[in-house]
Amino acid sequence: MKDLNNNKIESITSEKEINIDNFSGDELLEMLSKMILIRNAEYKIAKGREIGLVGGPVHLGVGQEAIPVGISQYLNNNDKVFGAHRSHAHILSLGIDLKSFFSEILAKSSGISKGMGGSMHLFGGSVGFSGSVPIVAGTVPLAVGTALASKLKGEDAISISYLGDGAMEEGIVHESLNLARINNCPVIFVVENNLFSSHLNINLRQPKELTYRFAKANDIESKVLDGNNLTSICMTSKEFIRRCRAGEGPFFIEAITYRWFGHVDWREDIDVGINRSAEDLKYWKKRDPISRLKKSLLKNNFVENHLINLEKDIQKDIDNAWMDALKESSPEWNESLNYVFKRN
Ligand SMILES: Cc1ncc(C[n+]2csc(CCOP(=O)(O)OP(=O)(O)O)c2C)c(N)n1
Ligand SMILES: [Mg+2]
Repeated sequence: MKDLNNNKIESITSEKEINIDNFSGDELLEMLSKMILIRNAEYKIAKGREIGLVGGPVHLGVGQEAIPVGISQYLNNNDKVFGAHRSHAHILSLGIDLKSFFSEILAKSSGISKGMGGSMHLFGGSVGFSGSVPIVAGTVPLAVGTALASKLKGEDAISISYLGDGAMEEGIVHESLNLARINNCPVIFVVENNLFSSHLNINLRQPKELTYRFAKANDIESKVLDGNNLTSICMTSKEFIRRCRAGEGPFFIEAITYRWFGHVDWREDIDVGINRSAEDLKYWKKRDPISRLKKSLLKNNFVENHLINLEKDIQKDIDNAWMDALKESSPEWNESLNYVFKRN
């Protein structure tokens, strides 16, 4: 692979429409729908947080939707997917029930973790989402562990470990990369490099903007991708997932992207990070993964009205699921004690 170490982020990403040649119309519409569902669900949560309906902090990934949608497209429910604090898109892209998801965010008993996990402790075993925790990099070794277990049992399930560019700075990640490689574990590390770890730009933390050099150091095959180009993500994810199932893992994907909101909660202009300007945001909004796919579809004879109606239907589903979740009750304060491990 071309050595990108000295390349600038600008040369990896683009505002151009994307190449959809190798995909069927149905598949493209399915993935577009998922991206719109994720984005609009997150806008709903953002509003809910702003007006006080959502009690705890939320880390929104608006702008980053193409990555999990392109990865999830080739997974099945037996695979084990792990995320972290910014994982709404990871679990939604796997098809979690929307009302149960919103219920969790709203701390209702009908939530996927009975309303006791909230935005940063999501779990959806039925769709293959094995969990997210806010300890940065905390789930990375778990993904390697489930991959090793799958290999030892002779199963064909693979593991996906989503992590950020900030998580790449945790020591456990480097141990995990090595352990995965030495055991040839069926795991794919997917780094969503949005250039920020909380408030610090990667240039203030790392000698290089790209982190795939750590995969190279551990002899793991890697690819650096434009994370806002859905079909580019799809092509690599399809290939790596197939080869991972065939015993050729581990693999490493670094997808360059950008979060539109601040590190936490609903503002685009507060809590966004050192050295982030309004111009930067404008620059990245031009690289919006959803608009780029829509542009490609319209250029290829898809009808604009069809796309508008699609979005309206998705919004209706979101509004209904949100309203239904709001009507649910919250657990009693002491119910959480039922889930605390204790020795008799
Ligand atoms: C072990 C640990 N250290 C620090 C934090 C505080 N913290 C929460 S999110 C975050 C930034 C992580 O950045 P990145 O991995 O790039 O993910 P992003 O927020 O960009 O999606 C930090 C430092 C934490 N939760 N856990
Ligand atoms: Mg980051």
